[in-house]
Amino acid sequence: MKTSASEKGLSGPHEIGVEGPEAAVWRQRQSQLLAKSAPDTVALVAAAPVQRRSADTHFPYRQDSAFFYLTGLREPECVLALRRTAGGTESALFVPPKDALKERWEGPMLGVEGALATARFDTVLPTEKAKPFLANWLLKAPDVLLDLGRRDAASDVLWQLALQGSTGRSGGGLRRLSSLGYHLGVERRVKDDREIEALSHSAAIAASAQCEAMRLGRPGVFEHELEACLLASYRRQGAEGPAYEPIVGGGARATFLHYRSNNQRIEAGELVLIDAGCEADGYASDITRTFPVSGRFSAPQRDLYTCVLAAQHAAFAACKPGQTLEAVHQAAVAVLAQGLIDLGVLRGSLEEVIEGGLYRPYYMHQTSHWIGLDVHDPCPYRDDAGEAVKLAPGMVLTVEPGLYFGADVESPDAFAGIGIRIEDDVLITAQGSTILTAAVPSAINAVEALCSEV
Ligand SMILES: [Mn+2]
Repeated sequence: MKTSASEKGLSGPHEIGVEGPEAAVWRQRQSQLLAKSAPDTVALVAAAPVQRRSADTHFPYRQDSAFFYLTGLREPECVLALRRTAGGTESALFVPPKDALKERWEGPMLGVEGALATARFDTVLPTEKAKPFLANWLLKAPDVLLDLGRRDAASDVLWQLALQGSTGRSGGGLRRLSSLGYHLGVERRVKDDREIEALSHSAAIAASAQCEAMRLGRPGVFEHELEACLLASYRRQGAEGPAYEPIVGGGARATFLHYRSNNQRIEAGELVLIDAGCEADGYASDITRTFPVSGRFSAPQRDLYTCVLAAQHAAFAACKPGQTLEAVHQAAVAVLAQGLIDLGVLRGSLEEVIEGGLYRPYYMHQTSHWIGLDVHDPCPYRDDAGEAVKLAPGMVLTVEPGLYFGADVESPDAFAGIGIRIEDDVLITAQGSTILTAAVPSAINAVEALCSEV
């Protein structure tokens, strides 16, 4: 059957590994990647490998972000090759040929015909043709863009291809290898309308799941019950799954930034920190809320929460075109530092606390990261001149201040073991910004009301 996947839209047939409506979107991205490159420059991008979990079981397949960004395909074992030409960019996709036995067990494969039908590539060939076909392209290539950080069988093949012939006597001479991730990261930094739609969808699903989990909060609840609620909610709403392992930390476990055991009972009076997000239409969301499992903040919990929330609001105000992530961070730090002084945790002037980094034992991470196909979207934070990137419409970042009173820091007894983080996903717009995850309450009264609901 030769159904054009391009007619089926976003909710299209994942089983044959094709997503997205328009061929033009993918062709534009392919061409944009090499737009500033010298003629004959080649980019090679492998699909993610299938990862063995144990014996003959495998981890859920997750497509490589760069490959997905350029093709919209979830099919494993493919290779995309792009070449800069005088008139634009030429593309070739290499796909595993259809295999009746494999399809009997695992379902339909994309195959050469299926890939051609997407109209996203100039040439589509079976994988075995990659080497001879690319030899010709690579001979003339002055530069090859590769994922320099990847080490697996598929990327090893690409390394070998790229290095082959790159000697003084091959006729082509030595060539340069460049970071595909860097070049693509620059492109991925500003999201197009289609990506913003996907990020908003992902944010809406994660926000709804987060509210469900907050409603489940009650003394004696186990962290894994809240995690299960999140995961079930993501899948029920049609997301692919979590964008990363959810962090559900009750009590002092909230002070571990990437706590993942999620297996303890949460006792009356404790706070619980949930940092979780899903992947939907390929795009990530990332939300953190910290709430009282009993439904009411204690006075010290409330004092710290109020400070973190104020820091987040100050950081939101800095989220607008022309600002930098550093400015967003400093806006949060100023409020947190003043709060630590006012609450008697730190002594000294605001300037001393900030300049001397005295706040760092309590706030040891950055306020923001890019978010997109990856939860920590790997886009550069500096431009080619080394200057901090200025925020522009279409960029999407998290804003996630926190305060942590782990066992290793000095603090008034009332604060010991408290960890608080509040995190939202923010889209920069021409006017300023939009909070994509605002459907999860963060104001104290609204949080208390939500987690008291049964
Ligand atoms: Mn985050």
